[in-house]
Amino acid sequence: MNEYLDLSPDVKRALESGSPVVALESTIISHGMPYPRNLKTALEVERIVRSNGATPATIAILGGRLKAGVTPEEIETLAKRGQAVTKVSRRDLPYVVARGGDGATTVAATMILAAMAGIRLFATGGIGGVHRGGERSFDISADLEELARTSVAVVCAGAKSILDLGLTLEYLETRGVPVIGYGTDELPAFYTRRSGFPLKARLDSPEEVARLLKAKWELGLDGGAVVANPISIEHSMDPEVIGGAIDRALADAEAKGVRGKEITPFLLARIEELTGGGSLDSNIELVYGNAALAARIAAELARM
Ligand code: PSU
Ligand code: MN
Repeated sequence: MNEYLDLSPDVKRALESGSPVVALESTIISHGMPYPRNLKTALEVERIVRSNGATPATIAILGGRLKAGVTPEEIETLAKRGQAVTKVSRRDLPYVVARGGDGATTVAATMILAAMAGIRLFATGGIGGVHRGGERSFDISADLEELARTSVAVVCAGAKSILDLGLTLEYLETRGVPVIGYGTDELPAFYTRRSGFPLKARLDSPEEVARLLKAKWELGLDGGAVVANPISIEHSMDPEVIGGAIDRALADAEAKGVRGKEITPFLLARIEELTGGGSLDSNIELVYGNAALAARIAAELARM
C-alpha cells in the first residue's frame, strides 16, 4: 500500500474482504455544486452506494494525505470551503501533497487514488473532455489521458456539451478507451439523454458491464472505461433550454477570459444561474443514478 494513502476503516475492511467498493470524487463537491446542496448530495450519494450493496470511498487530499474514504465531517468541510479548496488533477497532486495541503480530486486524480487503493469502479456526474475549440486552445481535460492509462471504470452521464463531444470521442478512441452506452446506442449529453453521437458498444445490465471490464483487464489492456448512463427521462432537460444556457455561458467565459482549470467550474455555476437552478436539480439526480449503477457493477465484478 502506498505510504501516502490512508484508507478509512470501512473501505479497508471492504477491500480486504473483496467486497465491492465505489470511489467518489470531491471536485464535484467543492467546485461542481454550491453549498449546502453539495453536502446533502455527497452524503446521499454515499447512502445510495451502500443501499446498492457497495462501500463508498469518497476521495480527497487532506493535510497532504491521500484519503480513500472520508468522514461526514470531512465532507462537510470540503462542501463549505468550496472553491477555496484546491482543485487537484494529476498535475497538481505532488504540489498539494508536498505542501501538506487539502485538495478536491477531479476525475483524473480520483482515478489515480482509487487505483492505488485497489478500487475499480468510480461514479460521478460527467467527465472532462476536449473543450470546444480544443484543436486550437489545446484545452483537453487530463481526465481523458487518465482514462487511457489508469484501470478504473468511470460511470457518468456522458459529458456536457460545454465540450466538443465529437472530438472527445475521437480522443478516447485514439487512446483505446472503451465508451459503453448503458442501455443506449448514443453518447448521452449529461443533462439530456442524447447527443447524436453513436457509440460502438452498448450493454444493458450491470453483469454485462462487469464482464467487459473483467475481459479488458484480464487481457492486459490497462486503462479505464467510460460507462455512459443517460439521465432518467424524468429528470432530463429540454435540449433547447440547456443548449441556450450552455452557449450563453461559453460566451460569458470567453468575454471574461476565463482559462485553464477555472473554466469548468465557471461554466457549471453560470449554467445553473441561467437555468434558474434547473441544471443543478438534473445534475444531482443523474449522479444518484450513476452511484446506484456503479455499485451494482462493482457487486457483479466482486462476484466474478
Ligand atoms: N463535469 C461536470 N461536473 C464536474 C466536473 C466535470 O459535469 O464537477 C469536474 C470533474 O471533477 C472533472 C473536472 O474531472 O471537472 C474536469 O476539469 P477539467 O476540465 O479542468 O479537467
Ligand atoms: Mn482544461
